[in-house]
Parts: sequence; C-alpha cells; structure tokens
Amino acid sequence: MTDITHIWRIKKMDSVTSTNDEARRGAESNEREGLVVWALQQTTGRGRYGRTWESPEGNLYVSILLRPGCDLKHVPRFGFIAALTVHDTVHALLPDANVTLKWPNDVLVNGKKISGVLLEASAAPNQRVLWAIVGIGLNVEHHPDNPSYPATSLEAEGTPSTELEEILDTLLDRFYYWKKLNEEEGFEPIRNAWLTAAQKGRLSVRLPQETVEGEFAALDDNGALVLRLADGSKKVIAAGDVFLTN
Ligand code: BT5
Repeated sequence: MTDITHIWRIKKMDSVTSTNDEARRGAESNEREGLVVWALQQTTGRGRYGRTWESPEGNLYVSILLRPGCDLKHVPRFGFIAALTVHDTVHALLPDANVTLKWPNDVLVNGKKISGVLLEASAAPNQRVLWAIVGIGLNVEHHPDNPSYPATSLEAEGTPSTELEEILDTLLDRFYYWKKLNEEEGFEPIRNAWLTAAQKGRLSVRLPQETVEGEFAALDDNGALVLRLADGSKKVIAAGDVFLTN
C-alpha cells in the first residue's frame, strides 16, 4: 500500500467558525495543496446556499485544500469524489447498511442523510482554479431531529467504532484514491462509480423558482443532473435540492 500520510497536513482545532473558513485563510496565505483542517466542533457550520450545518462535538468536520489547476467548470467533480469518499468510509464501518448517494453530493444510510459536502473555489479571470476547498461533514455521534431531509449518524446506525481519528484516516485514504483516479483517468470512472451507488428513478428537484419532477436520465460531464420530464424533454440542472419520490 502507498504511504499517503505525507500528502496530508492535518491542522486539528478544538473549535472554529467553519473549517472551510480556516482552509480559505490557508489558501489565501499560500498554503500548498493537502492542508486538511479538522475541527471538533464548528460554531457556524455552513451548508449550501447559506444554510446551517449543525456541528456539535462528536461528529467529523474537515476541509481539504486543493490546487488542481483545472478549469472552474471541473470543480464540481471534487464534490462527487468527496461523496464517494464518504460512501466508502461509511461502508467500511457499516458493511451491512444500505449506503447510497443522492445528487449532488449527499450520502444516505438506509435512506437518511449522514453527510454533506460544501465546495468553495476561487479562479483567475481565465477560469483557472487558484484553490478549491472540499468541506465534508460526517455525522458520527449526533444528527439533527428536524432537518429538511431525514438525517442519521454512524452511531444511530450501529457502528461499533466512533473513533474520529480512525474515521478521518480512512476518509483521507479514500479521498486520495478517488482524486488520483480523476487525475489519471478523468471524470468517467468517478461518474460510473457514483452512478452505481446513486439513488436514481423518480426525483423531485426543488429549484429557487419551481419544483421539477422527472426520471433520472444522466449525470453530465460537469456533474449536472439530467432529468427526463413527463413530456419526454430533458432538463439539465446544475444546482438544486433533490427529494426522492420513490
Ligand atoms: C450540505 O448542505 O449538505 C453541506 C454540508 C457541509 C458541511 C461541512 S462540515 C465541514 C465544512 N465546514 C462547513 O462549514 N461546512 C462543511 P445542504 O445540502 O445545504 O444541507 C443543509 C441542510 O441539511 C440544512 O438546512 C438542514 O436541514 C440539514 N442539516 C443541518 N445539519 C445537518 C447535519 N449535521 N446532518 C444532516 N442534516 C443536517
């Protein structure tokens, strides 16, 4: 096995506003790729679209700094890489559970959300990415009672081990695997692996102005969701919230 421990530089903190904020400070003060900010709790953990990510002590909160040098349109790939990473990590701890993926980057255990991913990036005027931050939250001991989507934690699903350091080790190992695969073979194997574990079928997607219902048709090259609508037409959705209707 490759020794990958030298690739990551873990900055462990007791508490922070958001690990993505700390990773961004690193990015803006010229930290190299591989900085991993790990906090035991977050005081203002963030979800997408300015939503709150509940972040009490006992769960895993990490942000990975990347300098992929790619075009900005390819940054969403890292969200799928992160989802596969969490999928593998959860599967290792709960081998009998039904671990599935929900577009874009959620991981569900027995139909409930156990993890979320927050991507942030900055690019030069020519769209070259200067830095990308992959924020991952994984519920280990706690999960909220009334979220917009049913939630769970590793402990609630019966994992025997909730040792955060061990979970983080597995997570970074798997992230390295998928990231390297993307570098060597491009998005195709990532897309295929994601599709294999994804909840497809009939989906309901909440957009800012409307809710769209349709059949899962594809995941495009940029990670957008392609839905087949009732009239047979296709709709490409770059961002939104998916609710499963079957
Ligand atoms: C996400 O947003 O799922 C992305 C969450 C990313 C969190 C990580 S933790 C490390 C890094 N630092 C940060 O500040 N963020 C990242 P979204 O799809 O918008 O889901 C947010 C919604 O999920 C909320 O509006 C709640 O309804 C629900 N929610 C909040 N906390 C949750 C939790 N711990 N587990 C499950 N659902 C939660």
